Amino acid sequence: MSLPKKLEEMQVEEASKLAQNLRDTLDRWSKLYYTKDAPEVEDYEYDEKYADLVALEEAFPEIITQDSITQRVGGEILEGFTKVTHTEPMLSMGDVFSRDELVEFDNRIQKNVGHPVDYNVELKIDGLAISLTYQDGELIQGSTRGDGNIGEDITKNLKTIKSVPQKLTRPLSIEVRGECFMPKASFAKLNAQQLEDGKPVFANPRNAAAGSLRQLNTNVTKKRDLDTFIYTVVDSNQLGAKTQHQAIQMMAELGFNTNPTQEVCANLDEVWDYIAKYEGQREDLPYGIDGIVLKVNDLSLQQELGHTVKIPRWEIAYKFPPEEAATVVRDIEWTVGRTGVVTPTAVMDPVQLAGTTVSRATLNNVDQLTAKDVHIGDTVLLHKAGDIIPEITRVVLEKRLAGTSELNIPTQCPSCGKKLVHLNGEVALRCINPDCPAQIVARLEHFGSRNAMNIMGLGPKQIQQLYAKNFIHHFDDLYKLTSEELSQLDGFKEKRVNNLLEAIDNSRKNSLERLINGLGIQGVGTKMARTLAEKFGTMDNLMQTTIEEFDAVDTIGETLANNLATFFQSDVAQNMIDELKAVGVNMEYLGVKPAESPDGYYKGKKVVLTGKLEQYTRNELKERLISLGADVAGSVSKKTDILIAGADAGSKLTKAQALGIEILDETEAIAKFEQ
Ligand code: 1X8
Repeated sequence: MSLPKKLEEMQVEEASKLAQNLRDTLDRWSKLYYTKDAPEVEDYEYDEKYADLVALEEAFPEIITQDSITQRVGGEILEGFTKVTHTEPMLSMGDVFSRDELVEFDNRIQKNVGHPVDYNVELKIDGLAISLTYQDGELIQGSTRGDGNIGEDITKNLKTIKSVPQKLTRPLSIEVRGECFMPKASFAKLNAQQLEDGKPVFANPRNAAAGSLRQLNTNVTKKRDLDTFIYTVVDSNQLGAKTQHQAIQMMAELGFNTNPTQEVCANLDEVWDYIAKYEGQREDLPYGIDGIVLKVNDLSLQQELGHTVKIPRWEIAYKFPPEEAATVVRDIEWTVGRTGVVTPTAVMDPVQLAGTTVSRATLNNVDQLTAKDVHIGDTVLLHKAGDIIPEITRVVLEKRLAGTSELNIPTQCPSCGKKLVHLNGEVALRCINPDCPAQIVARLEHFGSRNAMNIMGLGPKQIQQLYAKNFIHHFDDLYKLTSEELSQLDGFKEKRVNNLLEAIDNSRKNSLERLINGLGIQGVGTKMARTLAEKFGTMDNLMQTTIEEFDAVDTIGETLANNLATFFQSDVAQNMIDELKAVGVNMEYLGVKPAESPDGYYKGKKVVLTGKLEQYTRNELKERLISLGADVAGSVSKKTDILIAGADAGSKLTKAQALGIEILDETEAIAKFEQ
């Protein structure tokens, strides 16, 4: 509670004024949250003010206004989308933060129904609520929650998401609800790409999901890796389910992606165990959760309990405590990346944050640094965006010491000293000097890295030393290194020198996709490099491909097509490739094209890998399967044909079992190579 004085000491006029202030603030925050996908404050600050308002209104019921946020269902609606009136309002949920409050909830339920009840306990996914309507088994409409009564029609956008079934396994007419979210890994990848492209980064996976889903341009949504979990059926009679637990299982059978962690708990002790278990695993889950949801399992009891104006009486969210920590900024480092983007990193006193020690946080770009107004010596609050990347939430201004000053934004490259620029309005500050040492080193590092030319023993340290000694500059220089030069590296005796020479030599024989990735073309990562190698076969072909031909490839958009053609036809690229040819680097795709792969067990099958493998690394097995004509995907859906499950497999295995998908262990999977 952050009210200026105790409620008992307050007069009604004062309470009324405070409440109106809180309403104005909450309205503003809520609007930003729902319509701009850009929250101004942390959830807990919002929750705290909301709780203050509720307390005031409870103590002085006469001050409640009809338009108070406590009396309304939710956010606002964005212009640009067709509006959808929900058949049943999409209510929000009550939330609690302690075990005591859970006990209160449980007591209330028991009092209402007259006996103890089972709860179905589920994870609370940090995403956006969606509603999906099916007619005779076909998806006819998808919408956002909007203000709870009226949402936005985002059918087209939702249809681009792999886990949203277009057709159910039975021709039912039903409406279901769930959460749309961006997995943590996809969020990290998206932000890396945004940075690379000089575009603003998303603050967390939920904002990224919202920004990706509420796109008037569906093509953008399609490129973002969104996923869904469905957890509610609006009219449970349609399914014939008796319990919430059963309803979720039945929805999985219909083809929906459902979260496999649901458990039925007979009492609060069991609920508390569930909470402890998932609070502990929170970091390791591939998606963000912000709590758990407790639902009366028996659907007829849910009906009986009903709901208040705003929230159902039969469910409650238990929210995890916010993971934030305070520390002091000691320095700001400026680093130049492979593409010349200059990013500030705050160096701070080490602090424990959500399970790890953190001492550095990227500020992503100059705009963010200026907006957050970080001074050296400031106390700052840190959180983990998407539970992974440490990020400065804000400066604690009350703790700012006199004498600190605003940071100097560099105007010159910290590596080469050339003038920094903003390319056509980008927020990113760039060094555009192609001979900038920091960029050259970063490009060479990328060239030799695991997913590119995979030269073992050639790490950033070695690259930096070899560059400093003037032994390497262009990619082909790597292939001209002598044992004499390599023996000058720190810690390199004969054995390491020979190993590195051999690794470099072997990399000449790599298939084309590794080289394409290594060149570091804007917008081309591991997956796109493979696509290009498969489709075009040789480097010579790529160098003769036109924008239109690139554009004709399914997964290549207009901008990338343009980038690719410009790159491959540039003098710089032509020289680089000629030089690499001259030192004997392979320029051809050596993998088997899917269409030409031998007719075997895996040909044309959709395969997913999970769990720990012993005989192969994940990547090796993936490569092998692709060469046998399999399509290797990241997540299990009803389209999956085979799940290869190693040791300690988790949710993917449970889901595959629920969907009746063929499951092979590693040995069985290998035995099928020859079939
Ligand atoms: C919101 C959410 C619910 C669930 C999971 N994640 C959420 N964000 C669930 O029920 N498993 S329910 C809900 C709501 O009713 N507002």
